[in-house]
Amino acid sequence: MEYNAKNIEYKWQEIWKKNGYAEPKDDYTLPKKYILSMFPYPSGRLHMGHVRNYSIGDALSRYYRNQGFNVLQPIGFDSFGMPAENAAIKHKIHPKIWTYDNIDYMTKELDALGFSFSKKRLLATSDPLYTKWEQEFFIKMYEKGLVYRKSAVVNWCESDQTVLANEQVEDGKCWRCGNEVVQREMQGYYLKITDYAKELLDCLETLKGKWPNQVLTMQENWIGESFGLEFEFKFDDESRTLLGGIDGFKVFTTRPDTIYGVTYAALAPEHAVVKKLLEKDLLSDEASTKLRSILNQSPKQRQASDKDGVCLNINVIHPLTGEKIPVWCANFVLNEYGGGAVMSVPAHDERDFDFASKFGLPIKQIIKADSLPYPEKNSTYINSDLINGMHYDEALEFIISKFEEQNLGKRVTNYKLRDWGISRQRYWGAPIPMIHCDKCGVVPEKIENLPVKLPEDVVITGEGNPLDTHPNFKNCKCPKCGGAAIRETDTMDTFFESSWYFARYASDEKTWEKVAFDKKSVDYWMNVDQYIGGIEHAILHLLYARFFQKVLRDLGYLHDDEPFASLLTQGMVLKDGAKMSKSKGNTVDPDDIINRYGADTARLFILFAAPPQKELEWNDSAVEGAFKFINRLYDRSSNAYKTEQIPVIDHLNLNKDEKYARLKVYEALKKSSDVFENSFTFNTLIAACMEALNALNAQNNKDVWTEGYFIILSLLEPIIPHVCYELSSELFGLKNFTKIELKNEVFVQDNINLAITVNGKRRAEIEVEKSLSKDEILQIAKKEVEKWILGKEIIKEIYVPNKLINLVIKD
Ligand code: ANZ
Ligand code: ZN
Repeated sequence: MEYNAKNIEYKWQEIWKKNGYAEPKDDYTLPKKYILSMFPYPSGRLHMGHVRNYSIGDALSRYYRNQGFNVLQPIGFDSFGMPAENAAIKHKIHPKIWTYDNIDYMTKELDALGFSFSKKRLLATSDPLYTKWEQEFFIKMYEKGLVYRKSAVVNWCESDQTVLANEQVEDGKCWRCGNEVVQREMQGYYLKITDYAKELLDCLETLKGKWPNQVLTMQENWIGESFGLEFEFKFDDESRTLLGGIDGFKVFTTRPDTIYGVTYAALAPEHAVVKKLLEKDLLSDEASTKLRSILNQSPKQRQASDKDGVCLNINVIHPLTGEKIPVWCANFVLNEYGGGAVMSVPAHDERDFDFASKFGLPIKQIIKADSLPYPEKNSTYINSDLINGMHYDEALEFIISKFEEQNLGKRVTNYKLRDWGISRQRYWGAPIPMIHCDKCGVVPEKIENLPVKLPEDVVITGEGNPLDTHPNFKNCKCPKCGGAAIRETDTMDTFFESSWYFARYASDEKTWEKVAFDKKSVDYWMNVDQYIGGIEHAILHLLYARFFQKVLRDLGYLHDDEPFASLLTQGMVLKDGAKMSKSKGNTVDPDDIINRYGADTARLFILFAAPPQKELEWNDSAVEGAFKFINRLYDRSSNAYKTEQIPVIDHLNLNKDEKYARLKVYEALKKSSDVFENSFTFNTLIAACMEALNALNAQNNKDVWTEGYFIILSLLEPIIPHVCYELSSELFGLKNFTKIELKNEVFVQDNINLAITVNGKRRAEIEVEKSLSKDEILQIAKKEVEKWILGKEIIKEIYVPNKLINLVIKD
């Protein structure tokens, strides 16, 4: 029989579908594994990155099922988002239809790859049943003070009439129409992720060893904790009068020990004091023109340009020396951090140094150094009053205490992490369940009215949000006073949906209509034992998901502190050295590989070509090689015999080649637990199986063949399930794979070599089994040197274990 991937694969996919192979069991007394791959965006077709991601997840899921675990491996679609609207504009098709067509197609592709996803729990985040619960979370978070509304500066495209995410701004232009992007202040809803900054940071500790260090470091930096001093710079009388009574402004510094080196203060362009000066027209024309052009740049653009700014012609008083300090506005000061103002120490801070050099501001050195602006922490303070002569730690503590004692400032911990703005002026998203009433202000929709559904009768033109002009959607009743009110027309950032989908899967689908999560199944399945996905999600998605887990815990829905116990970030799939992508035109369509070679070949190639964490370079001849190996494996089935009973083998009676073959088979088996549970180096397991197959082929014992073949099929099943199921059911009547125990005797190095001497003269060497008794060994030895001892009297037999036997004879 020839290997026919198509027939075999289709046959087994149908069997698995019928017998519910991939469905989790409701028996919550079983040991469980929750294996989760990041869900796809329904863009239209699967790409190789998906295939890689899901091949890894499926291998783990199948392995754990074989080990007797109750496994949940769900799948769904992250189905809200911009691309559906873009497709709607381009192809004149409703985003919903486009999305659900794609979901259908991609679900078929996933099936054709033999991935054992639970279908009972298939979800699409655009389903109103999903929206309903996230709107409930939103309202509960609002009631708890975790959602608030504020006005902030955002990227705005005038021609598309929409806010753009930072990622959607390319070289200061809109990614879709190429129009210049401007900064605009807009109202939006924000999630208070900053309330959880400390816990998000502290819990990273518990993930050490289970998450890639790189991801932990990126999250740590993103949260960006720093300790320092916060104090207020007070204006001098003249400036205070000018500003109409503003007293001063707060600054944050991580280097209070450099306080005597301050020669100016710098404000962010959006700072309230700067705004006031602009409003009151207190700046020169030149200064205000420059300021406005800086204001039009995004903070990202400003960081990338040269240091720039304007003198504000106002002064503050140095809190310790009483000196007058000029105040500037600088493009590198972020409004959203540490009060949006800094004390500038140009002698010892690079940015301050560049700025001061450009504008000829004084530079006052207060730490000994060979060159400015880099201070050495162990160096000596100069020009610093009482801290001259102190060590760094001592100086830091001295200044902070001094500020605290005199009530001038306080010790603070600051975080880089910003609150998460979730308002999008888009149609294809979950409506924000809020209502604006002239009388009552902003009011949440009543829980019993959820979900707030998207109207379907809209035309997507790409200009503005169609919800804004949809009368039935927009006009509503105030839930509080019953008066006429306006519904919020912004929809939620799609990261909102991907922040809790893992917990939804963990909830029994029979309860999905009634509750967000049913406690019993969520308590059993959560948290995710192994999460698998791309490194590109190292910060945003993984941070938001961790935040949601904690919020949902505090709202009483979930109990774990962390959503993902273990994380595997898979490397990119490359071709010709570059990431496979449509725009580069270097993609390989998974469908083509399946049609040509079959799903097993695609899976084998992907898991064999590189360890999952590393980049994978596409290689046509290696795909061919994977296909050939499966053919060889298939052909070799004729060397094994049909049996329902795996042969029991008397290892000691095997010859060298047979023993070696068994050793290779069991070495592969031994390796498998580490590969699936720890290292994920599937490539080494596949190599071990190939070696074992070769060793089996180099011997003729049918029992050894049959046992070895049985084990190899079990080991490869998680990787190439179709062919392994086909062969195992054919030969061994196997319905399901189960755990195979190691046999220790196979690993015992069981032969020893002994030299035999007669009256001290070396006469022979023998190889014997270690397990033999001294008498048995002596018997073999005597036979070996028979011609030297024949007819002689042996007066002494000396046996040095593992070394030699000396026979002393009378001659
Ligand atoms: C004086 C000083 C002297 C500073 C020195 C540094 C070195 P991290 O670690 O990021 O927290 N800073 C404070 N608020 C800022 C803002 N809104 N935009 C830009 N820079 C800001 O850094 C805190 C340091 O960054 C603070 O300490 C402040 O400069 C600056 F030799 O104060 B430092
Ligand atoms: Zn009202």
